[in-house]
Amino acid sequence: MKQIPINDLPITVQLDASTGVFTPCIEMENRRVSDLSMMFYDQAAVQAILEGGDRLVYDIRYYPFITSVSDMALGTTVIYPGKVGDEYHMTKGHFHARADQPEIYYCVQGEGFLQMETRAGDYQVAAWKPGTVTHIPPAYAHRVINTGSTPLVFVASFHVAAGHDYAPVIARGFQYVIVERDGQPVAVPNPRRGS
Ligand code: PAN
Ligand code: ZN
Repeated sequence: MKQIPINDLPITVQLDASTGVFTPCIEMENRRVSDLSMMFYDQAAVQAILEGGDRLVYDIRYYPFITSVSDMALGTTVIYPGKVGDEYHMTKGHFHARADQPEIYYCVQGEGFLQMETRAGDYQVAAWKPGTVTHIPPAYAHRVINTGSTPLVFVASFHVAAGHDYAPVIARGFQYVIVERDGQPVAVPNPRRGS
């Protein structure tokens, strides 16, 4: 994240829940299929998309609230609808670099799932619709999947020092992948985990 000046005064931003856009915003990133190329299990589908010119999967907006004492951040993510092969658009997913750092996710638009998994293999999933709030305990990797036909927008609140560790998710993914079967989202064992 950018270097942000210390501000010990209250800060208020205004969120448009239908788009995830809030104002003012400090930082924005987007992630494309090319950024998630190792995440989707169907590598042939990934290659076909990349040969056709890549595709936006989600946008992220951040406001790190930096005070002289402790630092919380606000984030919003909008995952656009779509699939890579039969696997729905999703976030990369990560552990926090610091194992003592939790996070709150709040779904404000769309539908899907939040997958969570510890390094020891405890797998949990929450079904999401507007109004669903999930506390992600420390040490659970977290990934959101958009299984709907509209953008899925969620709000995140976390400590700036939490950090992101993507490597284990790049290497193995989560225990299940969420794929479309007969028009419905279903969880199937992740082929990348082997048998
Ligand atoms: C969120 C995520 C955001 C994008 O702000 O960083 O939704 O997901 P990936 O980082 O997995 O691409 C968060 O969980 N911060 O800790
Ligand atoms: Zn996180």
